Amino acid sequence: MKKLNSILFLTMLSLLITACGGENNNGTDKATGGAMASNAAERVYVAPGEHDEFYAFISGGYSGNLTVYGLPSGRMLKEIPVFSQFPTSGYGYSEETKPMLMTSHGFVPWGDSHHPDISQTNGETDGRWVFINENNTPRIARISLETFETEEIIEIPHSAGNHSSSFVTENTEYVVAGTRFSVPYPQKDMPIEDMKGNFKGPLTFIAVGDDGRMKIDFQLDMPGFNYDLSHPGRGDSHGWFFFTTYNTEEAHTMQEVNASQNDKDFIAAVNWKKIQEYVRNGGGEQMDAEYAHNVYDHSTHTATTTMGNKVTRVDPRKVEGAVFFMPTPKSPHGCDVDPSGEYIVGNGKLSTDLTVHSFSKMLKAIENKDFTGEAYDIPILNFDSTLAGTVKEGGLGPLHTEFDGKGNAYTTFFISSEVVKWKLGTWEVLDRQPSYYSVGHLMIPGGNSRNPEGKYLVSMNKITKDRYLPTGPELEHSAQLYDISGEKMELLLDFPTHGEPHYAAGISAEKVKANSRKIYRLDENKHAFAATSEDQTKMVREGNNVHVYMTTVRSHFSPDNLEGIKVGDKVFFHVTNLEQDFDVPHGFAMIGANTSELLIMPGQTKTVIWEPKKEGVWPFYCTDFCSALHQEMQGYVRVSGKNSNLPLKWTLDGE
Ligand code: RUQ
Ligand code: CUA
Repeated sequence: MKKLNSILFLTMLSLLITACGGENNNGTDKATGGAMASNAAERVYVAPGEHDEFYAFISGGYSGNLTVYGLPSGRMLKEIPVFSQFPTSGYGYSEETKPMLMTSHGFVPWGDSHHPDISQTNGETDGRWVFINENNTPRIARISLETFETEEIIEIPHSAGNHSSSFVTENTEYVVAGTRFSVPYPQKDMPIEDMKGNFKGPLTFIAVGDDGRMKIDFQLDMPGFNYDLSHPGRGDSHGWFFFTTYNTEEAHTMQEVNASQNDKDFIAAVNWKKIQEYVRNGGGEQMDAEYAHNVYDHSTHTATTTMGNKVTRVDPRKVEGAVFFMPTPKSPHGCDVDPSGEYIVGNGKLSTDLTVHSFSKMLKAIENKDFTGEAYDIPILNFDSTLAGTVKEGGLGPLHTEFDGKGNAYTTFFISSEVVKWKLGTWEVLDRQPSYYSVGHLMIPGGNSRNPEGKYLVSMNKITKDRYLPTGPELEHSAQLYDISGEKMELLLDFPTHGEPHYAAGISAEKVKANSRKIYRLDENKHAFAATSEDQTKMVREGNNVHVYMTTVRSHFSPDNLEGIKVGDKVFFHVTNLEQDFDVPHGFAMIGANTSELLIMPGQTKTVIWEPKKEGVWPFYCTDFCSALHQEMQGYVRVSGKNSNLPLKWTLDGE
């Protein structure tokens, strides 16, 4: 069996290599996918000054961030810093935003962001927030769609490889986090080879308040499998959450072979409503935990970190009827629920077929106790009893599925490099289109909701090869836009993405753009070191710390001549942008500062620290070309010797 599996693996691998060879194997015209033959260009053309119809929030993968695109144009509109320091705005460098990157491991300047998901009301995307998970140092972030800034990051304790995250329930009651790498729970020093039966796979349910605030509600103590992806139930299955697992073998080494031994792994079905009720009634136990909770406040323009020290741990065996396993072939990856909530699609990544479970059949099987065994005392449902159908010969290496709201599903096949359209209920394949190349995720706006907007589909491809002008060994990943409004999918556009997209979330622009904030109001600025007018500017010495209350307005800093600073001082430049017009940021950069510039939005205050090491007169300047006199927007700091007695002095135009 083991040998057979390695043979299968090798065959897959060679197929994969050929599939990625830069030559497509579907016989269609490689360069255009037939797009030239139609009026594709017209259909993606957004005339100068016009706006796109959809926002797409595309994960940045190993960039740690989230990028915002317009569809159908494929134009990148913004990169929102989330889990990584971002010198473009000073995120993670400014004193106000450094706390956003605090964790129980200390300051972590980088993350691996995967799966954005838009908040929902009644099962529809509502345009309030985007959540996104961090895989490496487990965290979930919440980004406001009013400010397009990261407002909150919560660390997930006892987790490792936070991959089956950050998907939200129908009314954004919860956002989930499941551990992809099973680990000792709680962490402890133990031999790796004793993993089996001793490592665990905690699934964390984070409650989301009306204001968006996240709070860890409970952690489900699950067997030590790898929890890969997840999606919430909706409609009738609202109240349940589904998680794919792999490595149910619990192998701790050479997983490419050892974790592919079982013919079937599981989809874990979790009745979170039941568990919520159990916890509300005092169920579960308090367990020590250490995790950072970072919240950014828009009135103080400042983030703070609070450390959490407890979580409620729930033993699933103690909550009758709350957790079941549905056997699912071939190390499933994607775990996708259709708009009705009836079908749960398991994408067995080493398979050619797709397994679709039925929610109503699952309930019946549970009622009939139609079990074929148990895994760590959790009932395993009879495969044939929950099976709704199988999509046969869809392709090779299915990864993810989305839905168009018209009864069709679309699945990406990584190995055979294609997007395949099939019909829910009859399971027949309706269409297939090549992707260039090796597609991972795909996205239909609202595709993870009750009401998808099935006009476009974006495929996010892992390999770029020859699609664009070569840029050395490192290429940006490619994405493709398909029109899915007709019977056949039509490839319209190629566009590069940033980092490695692992999913995206789309929403019609109408639901977001009217709420998009234009400025921060100065009269609402509660930053502790703000100077909201030029007569509030000053310098204050506290020992070696010097606080500079500075303002910017087109086209000068106030003050712009600073004296009395000494070598060995720590200078805090608190810069407030007095502008109250849309799209007039100012920047601040100080020679030799061991950090990034600041980019300060109208009405905002940001702080950078400078520790001058040499005597002299040192310039600073505005980094954003803000006006015709931007080049004049500069100033000087005089730095005297350690023992100088020069008093602090700050002036603008001699005053
Ligand atoms: S996962 S394809 Cu996070 Cu599928 Cu990337
Ligand atoms: Cu302010 Cu340039």
